[in-house]
Amino acid sequence: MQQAQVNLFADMGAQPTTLMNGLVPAAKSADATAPSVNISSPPPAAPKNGKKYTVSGTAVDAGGGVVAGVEYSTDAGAHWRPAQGTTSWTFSYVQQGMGTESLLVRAIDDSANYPSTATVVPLTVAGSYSVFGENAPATADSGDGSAVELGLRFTPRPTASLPVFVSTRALQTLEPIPGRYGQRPARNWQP
Ligand SMILES: [Ca+2]
Repeated sequence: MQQAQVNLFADMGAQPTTLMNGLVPAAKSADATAPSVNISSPPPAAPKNGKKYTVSGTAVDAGGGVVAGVEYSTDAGAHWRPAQGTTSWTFSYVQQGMGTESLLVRAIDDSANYPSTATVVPLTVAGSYSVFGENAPATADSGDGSAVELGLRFTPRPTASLPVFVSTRALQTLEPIPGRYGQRPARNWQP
């Protein structure tokens, strides 16, 4: 770890005045070329929402370094998650979204070079649509015996209608409700 710090500072252009015993001076990396990835096993072009897919491929570096890691994004690069492996890598993810989506994959080398543009896998996600799909909690049962009240907040991205099923008898007594979607006559609740 101490040597890694020496190497990091050297890459930033900072050299120590003196070094601890056991550490060696480092030179700034001349490698400015990012590695590239090849996706040998992509998800299907039309994956299903909520379904789990495993993606794998290879990565190769140029410019004198080595591949340090591979990561992927399912939200257009807003968040990146690490894949397992380096020159040969794999990861599993649960497909979310609807319609036109994309899966991004990029590799980074040991000099922190990564491509300005990731490798893009264009996808057209089909339904039916699910909030969690095949996502499974890391701990299926924590053994907690106390009750809690849970809720779920979601925001639909495109303009859409939500089917709500209400019995005919209930419609006779329900009144328009205030809320986020405004006053809605009860007769409009039927799908
Ligand atoms: Ca490189």
